[in-house]
Amino acid sequence: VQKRLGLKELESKIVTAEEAAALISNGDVVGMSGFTRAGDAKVVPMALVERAKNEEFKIDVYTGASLGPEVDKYLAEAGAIRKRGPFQGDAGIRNLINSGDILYVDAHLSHNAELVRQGIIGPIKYLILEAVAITEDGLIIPTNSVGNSPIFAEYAENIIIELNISHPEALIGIHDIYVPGEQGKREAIPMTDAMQRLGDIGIKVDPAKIKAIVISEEPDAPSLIVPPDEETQTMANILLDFFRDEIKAGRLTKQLMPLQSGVGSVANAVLDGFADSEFEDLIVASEVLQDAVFNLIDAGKVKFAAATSITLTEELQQKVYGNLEKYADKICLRPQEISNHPELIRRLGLISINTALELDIYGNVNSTHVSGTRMMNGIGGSGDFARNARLGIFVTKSYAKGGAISSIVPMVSHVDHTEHDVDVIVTEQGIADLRGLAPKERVPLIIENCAHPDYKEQLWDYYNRAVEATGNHQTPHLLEEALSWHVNLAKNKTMKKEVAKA
Ligand code: 0RQ
Repeated sequence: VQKRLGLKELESKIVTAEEAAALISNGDVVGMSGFTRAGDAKVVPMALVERAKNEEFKIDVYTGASLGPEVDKYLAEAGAIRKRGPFQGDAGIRNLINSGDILYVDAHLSHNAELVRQGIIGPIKYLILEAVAITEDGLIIPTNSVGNSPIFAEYAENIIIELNISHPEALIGIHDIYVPGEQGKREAIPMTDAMQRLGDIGIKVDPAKIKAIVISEEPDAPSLIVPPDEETQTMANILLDFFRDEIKAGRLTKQLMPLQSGVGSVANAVLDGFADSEFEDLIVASEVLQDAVFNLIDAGKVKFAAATSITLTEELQQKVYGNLEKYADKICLRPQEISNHPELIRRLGLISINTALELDIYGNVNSTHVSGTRMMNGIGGSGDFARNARLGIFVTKSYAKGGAISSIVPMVSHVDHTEHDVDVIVTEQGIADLRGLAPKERVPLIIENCAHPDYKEQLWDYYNRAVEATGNHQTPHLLEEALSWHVNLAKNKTMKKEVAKA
C-alpha cells in the first residue's frame, strides 16, 4: 500500500468500504469508473448493496460503459439504482430496465463528457474510482480502463478511490490522459497518428476532493465471450477477402487502416481471423481490447493497440497481466472521449467493425432493441465509430434463435445506425458492399448475399410488392406490413410465413 500511495498526505483518508459508502446519500448522482467489466469500482458498490438492504437508498449511476456484477447485477437487484447510463450488458440490470424499474439512458459513449461539461449529467456528488496507484505528485493512475473517469474527476464534488493492489504495477505508464477543454475555446486534438501519446500517465485531481481511500484486492469479473465457431470463422474469412479486394482496388494497403472492433463474440472472432493472414503491422484504435488483440500482438500482426479498456477472459487475464511488461510499449489506454472521438475517427481513417442485432433490406441497423422494445445492451461506441469511420462495417449472423428469427427484415424495429452510416454488411452467407449505392441498388445485395436462404423468398416477396404498391418510390415499403415479421414472431414464435409463389 505504501508503495502505491505516493502522496503521503492521503494516508489519513484510508477507510473501510462501509465507511466510504456511508458518505454517499440517497438521491446522489454518482460517477463510477469501469468500462466493459474492466477497472470497475467494486468494493464500495458492494457496501452500497448492504446499505440498500436496510434503508431507502437509490442513486443515479453513470460509468464509462458496462460494469461487472457488483453494480449491474447486485446493486441493481438491491433496488439501489434509479437511473443508469450510458451502457450496460448484464442480464440482471437488463431485466430491471425492461420491467421499468430502472431508467436507462443509452447514449453514444463519446458524448458523455460533453454532457458532463454542460451539466446535463450531474451535479456529480461522488466519483468512485478504481486506481492502481496515486503518484507523489497526486496523479491518479486508473487500472485497466479509463472510460469517463477523467471528466468525472474534473466535475465530481467528491472522490472515493478504490486503491486496488491486486492490479499489476506495470499498468503505470500505459494510460494517456488527455482531456479536451470547453467547446468554443478548444484546440484541435493534436493526434495525427494512432500511436501518438498526448497527455499524462494519470488523472490530475485536486487532492482536497479525495474524501476516502479504500484498499481493495477484488479482481475484475472476466469477459464472457465465447470462442469462434464455424460461422463466425466464415464471417472473418469473408471480411479478410473483402480487405484483399480493397488492396487490389488501391484503397487499402497490407497494413489496412487503424481497426476498431466492437465487443462480443462475433467481433472478437473476426479479429482472431487476422492471425493466419498476410496482413501485418496492424494498428488497433478501438474502445475495448479483447482477447484477440493480445493474440494478434503475440502473432506479430498487431504493432500497436489503443483503446479505453482491456477486457479479457480468465485465461487471457492470467497471460496478459502476468506479462504486462511485454505488452506495455504496444498498448495505450485513453479516455473514451478520445478513443471514440469523431474528429480522430475521421482523421485517422478507421475501419470499424460492429455487430447488428438486425438490419433491413435498405441497410438500416438495429444494435440495441430486441423486436423494437426490449433493450439488449445499448449503442455503446458503435455509433461513434460507424458514422465517422472510413469504412463502417456491420457483422451479424443471418439468423437468430435457431432460425426462428431472420436478422434481415423488411424494416428494422428500431434504428441505431441509419442507412447513411452503414458501408458494408457481413453475415455467414456473404457480404454486401453498400458504398455509393442507392437504396434500391442495395436490396439485391443484402437479400442475395446476406440473408439466410430460408428467408430470401419472403424478403423478395415483400420488396416486389412494396415496389408495386408505391410506384417505385425511392425507398419502397408497405407500411402496414413493414413490421409484420416482428408481429408474427411475437404471435407464432417465428418470422417464417408461407409466401405465395409468384
Ligand atoms: O442471445 O445468447 O440468448 O441466444 O442476441 O447475440 O449473436 O451472440 O452476438 O454477443 O456479438 O452480441 C448486438 C447484442 C451482439 C452486441 C450485440 C440474440 C442472440 C443472443 C447475442 P442468446 P450474438 P454478440 C463496442 C461497440 C451494441 C454495442 C456495440 C451489442 C444475443 O454486439 O450489444 O456494438 N452491440 N458496441 O440469440 C432477437 C435478433 C437477434 C437476437 C441476435 N435479431 N432478435 N435476438 N439475438 N440477433 C463496445 C461498447 O460500446 C462498450
